[in-house]
Amino acid sequence: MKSNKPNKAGGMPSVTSTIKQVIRSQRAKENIKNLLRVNKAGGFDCPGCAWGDSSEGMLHFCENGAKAIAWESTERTVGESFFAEYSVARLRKQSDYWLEYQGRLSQPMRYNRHSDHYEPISWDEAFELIANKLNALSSVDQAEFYTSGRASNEASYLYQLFGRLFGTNNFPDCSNMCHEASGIALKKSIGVGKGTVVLDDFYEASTIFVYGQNPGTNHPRMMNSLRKAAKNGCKIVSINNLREVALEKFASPQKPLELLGNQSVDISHLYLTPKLGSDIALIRGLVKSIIEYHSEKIDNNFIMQQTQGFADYQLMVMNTDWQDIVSQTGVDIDDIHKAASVFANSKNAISTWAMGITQHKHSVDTIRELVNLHLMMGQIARKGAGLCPVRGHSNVQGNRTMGINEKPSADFLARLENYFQTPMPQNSGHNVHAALKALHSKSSKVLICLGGNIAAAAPDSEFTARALKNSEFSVQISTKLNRSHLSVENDALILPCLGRTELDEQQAGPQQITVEDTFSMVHASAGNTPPVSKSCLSETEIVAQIANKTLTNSSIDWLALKDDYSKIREFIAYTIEGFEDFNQKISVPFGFHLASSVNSLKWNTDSQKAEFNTTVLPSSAFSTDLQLISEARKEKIFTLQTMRSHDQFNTTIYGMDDRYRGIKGERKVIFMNPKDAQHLGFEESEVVEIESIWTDNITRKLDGFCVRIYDIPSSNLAGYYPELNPLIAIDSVGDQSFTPTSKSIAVIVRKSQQAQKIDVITT
Ligand SMILES: Nc1nc2c(c(=O)[nH]1)N[C@H]1C(S)=C(S)[C@@H](COP(=O)(O)OP(=O)(O)OC[C@H]3O[C@@H](n4cnc5c(=O)[nH]c(N)nc54)[C@H](O)[C@@H]3O)O[C@H]1N2
Ligand SMILES: Nc1nc2c(c(=O)[nH]1)N[C@H]1C(S)=C(S)[C@@H](COP(=O)(O)OP(=O)(O)OC[C@H]3O[C@@H](n4cnc5c(=O)[nH]c(N)nc54)[C@H](O)[C@@H]3O)O[C@H]1N2
Ligand SMILES: [Mo]
Repeated sequence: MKSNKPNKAGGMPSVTSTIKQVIRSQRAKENIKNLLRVNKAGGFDCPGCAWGDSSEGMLHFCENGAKAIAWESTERTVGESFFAEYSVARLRKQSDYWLEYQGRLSQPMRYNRHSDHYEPISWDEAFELIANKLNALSSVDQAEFYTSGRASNEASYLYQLFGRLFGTNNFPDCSNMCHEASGIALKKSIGVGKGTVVLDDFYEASTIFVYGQNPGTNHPRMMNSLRKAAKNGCKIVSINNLREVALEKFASPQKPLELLGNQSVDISHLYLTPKLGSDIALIRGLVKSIIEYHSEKIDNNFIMQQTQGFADYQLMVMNTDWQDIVSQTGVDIDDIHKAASVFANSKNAISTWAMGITQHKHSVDTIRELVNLHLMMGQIARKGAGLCPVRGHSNVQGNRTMGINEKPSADFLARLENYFQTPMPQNSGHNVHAALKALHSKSSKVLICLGGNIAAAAPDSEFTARALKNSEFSVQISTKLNRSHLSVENDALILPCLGRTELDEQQAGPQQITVEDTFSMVHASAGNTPPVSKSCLSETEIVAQIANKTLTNSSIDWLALKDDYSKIREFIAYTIEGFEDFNQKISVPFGFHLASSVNSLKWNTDSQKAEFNTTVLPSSAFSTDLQLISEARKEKIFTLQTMRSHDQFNTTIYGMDDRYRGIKGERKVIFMNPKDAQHLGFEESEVVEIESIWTDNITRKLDGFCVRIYDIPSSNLAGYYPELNPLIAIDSVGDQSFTPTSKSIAVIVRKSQQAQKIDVITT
């Protein structure tokens, strides 16, 4: 198998890539200054990911954070003359990369369906139009308020307050496609839907299990923490169906010896490669192995005092056959025993996970199985031990804390009602799945998006595009042009907003916003680059202006809130637990920690104890229906995962390379095991079509993808999101979470009928 994969991650190529991005932004001077301020006290929060900040060292950015910053802070702009030149039909033919590369949106625009062009509109007219459209709806639940995880605490708090005062809980958000399963599982098992560790715990841990995550690309600052832990003797166990190079060897770009010499640090002590969606079986194997061979290490005191349901769970584990565990995971039984022994013999253990765990049918039960393991061993609620879902978007966790939630808790609603002396809607609202279905069937009519790119991020691209086009009116509050602006047929607005790097000057002076990272640290962020255009407004101001115009009888002075964000923080301080004295608390460098009830051994579950979850091991990554259909087919059925390349941020494509996997200049690729390729008679670079299987009669097919022979378990495939999203049926969602099963799609692969040429774009 020929491979262009590097033998380590980080190092000099990361530095070269960072410099290239900064130069390409055409704002090199500002962006060098930006990089020196990122993730520092008094600076701004990196929009690249939600990993926590450290006070160590001089430079607090990584290669991919630099890409995100340089991509946002560019000289190029998209305004009136651009939209006069390009009709929407013409723009639709462009790639996602091309669309965003045109630059920052710099002027509010309204779609004219007669000319098929976006045309300028004034801010006042835009706000008036939104108010009129919302107030003309026959039911408040015909409006959908989507949020992407970059919105600040201030903007998202105002947004949910506005939506609820308008009358609905329809708050679909990117979490529904991301860590939803983590929130649900953790809430059920331990009473709080967030992680239980802080950054310093990583340096106290004697083992860290990293499940379904590619931090070398998606959380490169986490690599510095893993590197430091590994150097201190912590045993890192990686569990991933691909051998991600950063989890094998990493050279820190911030350590001169590793940068200039040919040195690197071995990260993983053990690396298991289970088949897609089989982590629940693998974790059950770890538990079974510990019960059978290390029972003296089980923390019976913890189980007795803090938990409930262990006896039933233990019985279920003992009744699970080793044969099922081994055949489902494809992992050698000795390797499962080795990993179990590492866990059992660890003083302190942390488990981290991301999308490789959350985007499957059985994700909620998988995460609950992982919690079972930690509970059985008492590896939670103490220093150096616990659970760490590694969040994606830089403020996605904060959004939820601020109330962006289609199923708000009764306690949260009561606090809002009490403070604002107004009734709040009590019924459950729409998540992304329900919102898209409602728009598709035209029962919802208005879509407002605070950031993001729902058209490309959501599954079943054709269904999603139809849903968005069916909306009578849509509003996209965005920084860059993307596919969501083009999925329009009726009336629509693009409202250009400031980004994280930019100075946000309001009546009361320059404003700061706040965010919450994956460790529940809340801190301030303030940009200082001059805004790309005078016509861009802050997200917070846009939301306040919409609320001001729409809620004509409101007792809240919305415009005063946008003049001075500390007034919004006062609302937050009164209505959200843990935010008392909010304005004072953020004056401290790196902010404050929202303490977890778990760490004081308080379990806010039904039983007031941590709960073991007892479930029969599912027989496959798919639903039973799908399994039957798959088995009836004569062709070989694969499980396909969609993932990120090293050159993208979600639907934002920075370039066409995936350096750590040895891919250059292409994105329409399918990674395939050499034996599977041989079985199908495929060679490296074979051009193929991929068809997904689902229980409806709709054909979902993509052509012109190129096979890359790769070290991946047999019967598994991998490729990139969002190109493969058309294959994911809208109803193919995780149990309980409704998260699209983006990492377990049943597909068939055939030689291409047309042998189209694949994409090669030089960047
Ligand atoms: N540069 C950059 N940074 C980002 C993002 C970005 O796009 N670019 N996106 C941000 C966001 S919103 C998020 S949510 C995070 C995403 O961060 P990740 O979760 O790291 O993102 P993915 O690329 O989806 O990678 C999933 C990983 O899980 C593995 N995997 C897939 N299925 C399975 C499985 O069944 N079992 C196991 N054990 N492993 C599996 C894949 O091989 C891959 O390594 O990153 C955030 N940070
Ligand atoms: N098949 C498949 N689908 C997936 C995934 C997968 O792994 N596989 N991952 C899922 C995950 S984890 C996530 S989180 C979602 C992501 O879904 P989203 O959050 O909706 O998508 P993004 O690509 O992050 O959004 C990019 C757009 O956000 C806008 N933007 C950027 N910065 C700002 C800002 O500061 N303010 C505002 N207002 N707008 C801004 C820009 O216009 C840009 O085009 O996708 C999901 N979809
Ligand atoms: Mo995400």
